[in-house]
Amino acid sequence: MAGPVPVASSLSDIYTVDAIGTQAKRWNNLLARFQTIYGQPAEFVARSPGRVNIIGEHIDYSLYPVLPMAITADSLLAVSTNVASTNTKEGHYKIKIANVQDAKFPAHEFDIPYEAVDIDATVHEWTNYFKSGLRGALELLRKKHGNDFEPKSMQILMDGTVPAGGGLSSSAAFVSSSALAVMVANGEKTVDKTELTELAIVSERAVGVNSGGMDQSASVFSERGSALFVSFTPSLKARPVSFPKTNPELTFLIAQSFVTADKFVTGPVHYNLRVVECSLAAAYLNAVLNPPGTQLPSDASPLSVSLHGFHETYFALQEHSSGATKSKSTESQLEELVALTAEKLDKRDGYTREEIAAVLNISVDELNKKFTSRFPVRAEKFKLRQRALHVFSEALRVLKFMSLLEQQPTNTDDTSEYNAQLGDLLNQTQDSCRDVYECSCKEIDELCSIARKAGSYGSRLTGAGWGGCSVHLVPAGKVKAVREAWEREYYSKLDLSEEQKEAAVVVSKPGSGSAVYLVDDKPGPVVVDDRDRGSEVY
Ligand code: NG1
Repeated sequence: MAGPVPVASSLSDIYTVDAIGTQAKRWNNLLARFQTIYGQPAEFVARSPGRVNIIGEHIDYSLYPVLPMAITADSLLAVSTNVASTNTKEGHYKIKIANVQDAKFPAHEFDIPYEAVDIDATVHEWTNYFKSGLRGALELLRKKHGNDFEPKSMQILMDGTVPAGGGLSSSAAFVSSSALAVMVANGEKTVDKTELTELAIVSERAVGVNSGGMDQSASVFSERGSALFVSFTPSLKARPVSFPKTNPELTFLIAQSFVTADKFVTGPVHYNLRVVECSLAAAYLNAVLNPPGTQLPSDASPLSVSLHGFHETYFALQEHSSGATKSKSTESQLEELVALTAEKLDKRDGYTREEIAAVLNISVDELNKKFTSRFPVRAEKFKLRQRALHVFSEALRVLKFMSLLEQQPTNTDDTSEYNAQLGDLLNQTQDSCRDVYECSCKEIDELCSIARKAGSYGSRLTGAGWGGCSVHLVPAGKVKAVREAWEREYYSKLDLSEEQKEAAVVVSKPGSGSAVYLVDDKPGPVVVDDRDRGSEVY
């Protein structure tokens, strides 16, 4: 899986057959608009997709493995580096950036000093996502080529089809494709997938969200036809996972709630607060369960201490003191942690800063500096019990889901029971997200219960939640019934535009990850290589 980001020679390398027609039109439109806006052709297109998460919600930033897959919707950046330097300030390079949806996302021109990319995370501005990819990529380029490295000017036209705030990770698609575009524009012939993912994770944190690493990994590493098992320790790794053949066949449906969840705006009470609560829970459990003075390892999680770090430290110390020769399985460790959390973190209404600081043996000021100064959070009490219970039990569900996928169903004529076991784990995730992690909302709950009644094996929110999208594991024969039930009981009650109605529900096929398409060696319309009928240019 590791290795360079692929250079696609045709759209058939990127999209599934059913998507090619629409995508070829869209790409040709992008390239034609580029020519009109900048008066010259684009040199290349950098592409990164959105993702849907199958299982493993809100555990990536606690460094537990997750199972997402890329979707067809993506972020495309058409780029040329042929920019006249006449009116660029001395010691600066120029970035001209426009969007095909120019009314919603106005064009900008920036003169950026060689040494630093300034991002104002307090302003919600679409180009911040490009700038954060730019900043991350330039840091990497400087590490490779030295501090005197002079970035190239770029003119860019962006086309994004991942709905913003829809839980399908539009931001990671945009940041990853931006970082990729900057690397290629600055002459990198190959871009390493792991390096790109790691820089996109860190870059995205510059836009005001303490994000985990799932979205960027899914966006960069995914392979067509497979889900992706992403693990974060001891280092970032991703491997493709295929679903066994089942009967009835399984389909993933993604359904929009049309409740927009803006992580940037609600971060202090939702996403960023959860990140803080999980790190505080790790520190608290460490203080009450490990020997006095035990320090948690500083890791790659947003606040450098994680529940996974506590998990590893706790069992390493246990094994050491008992002289055990054989480690417990991760499953049994997680079960034990669920029980220990329920016992040791017994305050259901949450813990105040003073209560936590006293247990950690630090002052409230120190606590604030370490845990809540990076991104502001608003809370009187922190629900450490509920957050840790969700994380440990969700990490366990991911392992159970993976072991089902690896086992394959026993009775291949009728795998209903096997399908139901997979679905049941998704339903448990939804229950935990709704009741324990408190990241669902009534609209998502409604979409899930309508789908289950109409035949879905498992239904849950996907992504950060508090709105956005839901994912459903549906037998192929029930897709129509589920769609109709949603229309009747949910969508018909909303005031939706034609465009929204069309985008409300999609059948999701696992798509491929980041790619670069070089335009300058293939003038004319984008190449689509129709493998059944030989090569063809649209
Ligand atoms: P969304 O907001 O759906 O892209 C967010 C995080 C993920 C992960 C999920 C919850 C970012 C960019 N993404 O996804 O890392 O934590 O929530 O599982 O912050």
